[in-house]
Amino acid sequence: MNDTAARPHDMLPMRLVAERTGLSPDVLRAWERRYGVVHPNRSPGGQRWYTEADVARLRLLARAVEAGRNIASVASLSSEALTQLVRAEEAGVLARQTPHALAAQPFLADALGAVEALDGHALEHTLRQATLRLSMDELLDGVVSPLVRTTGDRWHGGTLSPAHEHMATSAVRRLLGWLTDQYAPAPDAPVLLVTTPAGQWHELGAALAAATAAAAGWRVVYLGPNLPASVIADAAAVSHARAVALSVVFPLDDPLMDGELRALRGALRDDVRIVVGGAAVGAYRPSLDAIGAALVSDLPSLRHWLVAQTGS
Ligand code: B12
Repeated sequence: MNDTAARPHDMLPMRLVAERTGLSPDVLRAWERRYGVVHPNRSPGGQRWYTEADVARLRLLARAVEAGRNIASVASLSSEALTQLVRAEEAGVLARQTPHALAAQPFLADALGAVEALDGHALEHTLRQATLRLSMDELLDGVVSPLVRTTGDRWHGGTLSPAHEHMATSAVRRLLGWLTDQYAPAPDAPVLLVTTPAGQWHELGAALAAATAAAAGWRVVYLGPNLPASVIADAAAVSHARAVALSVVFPLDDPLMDGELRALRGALRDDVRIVVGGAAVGAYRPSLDAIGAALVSDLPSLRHWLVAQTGS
């Protein structure tokens, strides 16, 4: 009997389930035998056939275990209870990794839940509430940054779709733009030009840096991503920028980057500082060191760096 030919289109074989849940066939069999976590149908030849609902449940169980729960303690929970537990556990894990954990945690959990449910309205509402109730540090370090990173990592891991990632990115992009515009800088505030170098299309790091600088009292000129050195240098001259902030995230091996960075340094006035952050900083370290850029690993460090530039 050919099981593949006989398999109804809404049933999935174990091989695909293993791929989509990240659980090996051995683990799938063991969890079923010991805890009855799902009850797959059987093909005429005895192969397991799973439903989409089985896969969703297995994913939730895998995430609960990854967040530190013992399979025996969660195996009998309903899928609804599991969803609640996984959201709370994951937000807790993420929040513990950030310095502004406690106050931010419920907002982060709600925001992740809204992304998962593809509920743009709930996401906007949660982010607005977080903006009203939290300090800028708590909001950016405790909610926005971990939200973006987790959504991106789950999208990359295949447990969220590009639609989820796009919805989260758009909401965060709008929030950061709005936040940056809320601060009215003093007339003599120093100017920070914020952008990303040519070839760097990820802009949320730059937008986070822009909001951070605006909150720190700087006048921010935000140019969006992917600009050649000559354009950045011209804009810095026109806006009398005290410093240029660049975000580098991906790719990590652009052979043109070294030339771009050197061209920028050469075209800027000598007293205009360059500050650089983002996940790809390490990859471009030799070039960044060569142009004397200040390397800043996170937003709290950017705050310190900005204060050090003005002495206040
Ligand atoms: C949103 C997003 C996208 C969006 C970008 C939209 C936009 N307008 O920006 C879209 C969908 C277009 C996209 C496309 C791609 N993406 Co993408 N994307 C992301 C995501 C979810 C967020 C990216 C981001 O802005 N990060 C910036 C901040 C939030 O993170 P960070 O770098 O860690 O920054 C922190 C600090 O370093 C600091 N910081 C950052 N910048 C700066 C700057 C200064 C001055 C300072 C002081 C501090 C600072 O602030 C942050 C605070 O926590 C990430 C997930 C992730 N883990 O980051 C993936 C991610 C960056 N993308 C990835 C990939 C692979 C891609 C694609 C190749 C996917 C594809 N197959 O098409 C393309 C490439 C596009 C391109 N041409 O470059 C990978 C990169 C892996 C790698 N490093 O090798 C990631 C990490 C996802 C993953 N887990 O694999 N992406």
